[in-house]
Amino acid sequence: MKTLLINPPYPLSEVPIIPMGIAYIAGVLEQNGYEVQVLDLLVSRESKDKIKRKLEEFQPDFVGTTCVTVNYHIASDILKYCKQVDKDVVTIIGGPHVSFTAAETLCEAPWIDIVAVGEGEFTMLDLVKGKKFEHTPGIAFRANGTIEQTVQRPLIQNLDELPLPARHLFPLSRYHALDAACSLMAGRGCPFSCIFCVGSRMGGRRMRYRDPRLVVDEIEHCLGYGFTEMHIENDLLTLNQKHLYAFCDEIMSRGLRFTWSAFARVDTVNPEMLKKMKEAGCTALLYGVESGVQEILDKIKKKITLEQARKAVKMANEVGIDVQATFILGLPGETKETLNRTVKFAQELDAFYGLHVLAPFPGTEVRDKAKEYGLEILTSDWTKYDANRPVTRTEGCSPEDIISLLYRYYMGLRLTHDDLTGVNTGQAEIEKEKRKPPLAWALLKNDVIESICPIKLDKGPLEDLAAKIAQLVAYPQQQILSSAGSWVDKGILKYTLKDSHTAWRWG
Ligand code: B12
Ligand code: SF4
Repeated sequence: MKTLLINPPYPLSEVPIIPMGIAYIAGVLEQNGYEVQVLDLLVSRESKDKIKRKLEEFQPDFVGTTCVTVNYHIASDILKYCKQVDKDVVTIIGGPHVSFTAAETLCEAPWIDIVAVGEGEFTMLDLVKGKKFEHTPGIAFRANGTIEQTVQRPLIQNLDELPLPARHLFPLSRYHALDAACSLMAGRGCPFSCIFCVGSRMGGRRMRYRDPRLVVDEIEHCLGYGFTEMHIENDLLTLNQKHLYAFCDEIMSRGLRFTWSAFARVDTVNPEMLKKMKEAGCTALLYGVESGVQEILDKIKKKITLEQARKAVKMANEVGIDVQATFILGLPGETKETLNRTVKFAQELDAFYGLHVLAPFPGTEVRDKAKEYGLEILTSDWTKYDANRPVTRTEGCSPEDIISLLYRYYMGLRLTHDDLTGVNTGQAEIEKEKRKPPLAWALLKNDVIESICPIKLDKGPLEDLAAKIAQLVAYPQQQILSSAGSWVDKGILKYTLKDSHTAWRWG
């Protein structure tokens, strides 16, 4: 049995990262001797031709894709097209969004055969082994015109039994060209119950940790792929000090040199812990502060105080770890006045910060009990659930109030960026902009390199390439030359010379 896993694009306000979900699934399939390939449409042009070619060439039995809420429609459309090309291929979708909308997904998307609910590694393995759908835990599927959901699949108890995520199946050099960090999971689960989050419902309330030695083995593996920065995707890395210290000690005892970042809660850090993390290479922590109003924090069951937030930022600053504090506007109890208090609080924190907007994702308490929380959900058009625009209203806070605040925020951001370097307003967003290498994006998302080759040799391979790209992409030739040169030096971009023509390719 052969499986094709497709990484769908998402709206790119984010720096791309290899999705651990399908990378783990691919790893488990490979470990069990099944053929699997990845088609990555996130860091390349998404085109029907490309999907068709892949299906014809690989002839998979299963095509699977992953999604969060905001790109569900993109992932679904990809499967629709796969089914059009090959009506016999079994289509399957997974991820946090469809795990909570399984029946609805199958009803509205007849081209999707199976929805994977929860963790998918062993679900996919059961399916490729030929297990009957009705005997495969953790799926929903159609049978005789009705929708069946099988028993819940238990969470994987021992994460150390999992193989390495199959990163080698992804186009790594494309990620390198984008300066992407390497994603990694050191554990799964979260014991907290913040009402806007699906964390504990997806990964369970009981934390499952991996052996720190195996995590660091995996990091060494990733460094071997040329990554220099890791992003640890655990919902909450700083909960278990013993595990965290063992992880940091392991990094230091092996003398590894790389930087890393992680998610933390402001009530789980202390100066000694932060110092150790810094010594082990941690350069940034993401704190979900959510609101600058204590009553709102209490209402959303965040179980932190504003004072803890201030202290946690100060502690991290003292050891030299950058903090990115994230806030959510439009939470239950929000009014125009609380919006302003949150922004003021964010500005007074000595941290980079980002403002998001509440999106009541399927599976969250805030969606299930919206009425009780005094929240009106204005749309279930998932394409709008990017957490950057209002899709709800409270009695005291309308979408217009949020939009006008964001408008002021982004205006301020531009002024800050241009004129007031160093003033602490929205720096997280500025950093993100600075980090995004637009030339690489333009080349990758349009498959420019692939489309212009072979190039007739004239002034030299690099010079010819830069000249050709400059005809297609609005960048100065000199800048293209310098970027392409550095990609060649790093081995990300390569060429072969044949019959006075150069053929370029990524990695
Ligand atoms: C990395 C990450 C991202 C990355 C990449 C997403 C990705 N595809 O990996 C980026 C930066 C893009 C991102 C962005 C956002 N994210 Co995010 N992100 C994460 C994070 C931290 C880790 C994801 C991960 O690697 N998990 C580990 C793997 C093993 O789990 P998994 O992805 O769920 O996959 C398993 C199952 O879902 C299932 N499965 C998944 N796919 C498939 C496919 C098949 C075929 C099968 C069989 C099974 C299957 O099996 C997998 C293995 O067990 C999660 C939190 C978390 N701990 O998961 C949030 C999370 C996914 N993000 C979330 C949110 C809300 C967002 C944003 C909206 C946040 C924001 N405010 O901007 C944005 C949306 C993007 C945008 N603006 O366009 C929510 C998702 C809620 C939802 N319903 O969409 C999560 C769950 C955080 C949370 N706790 O609430 N995110
Ligand atoms: S927001 Fe963070 S702490 Fe709260 S439930 Fe989600 S992952 Fe856990």
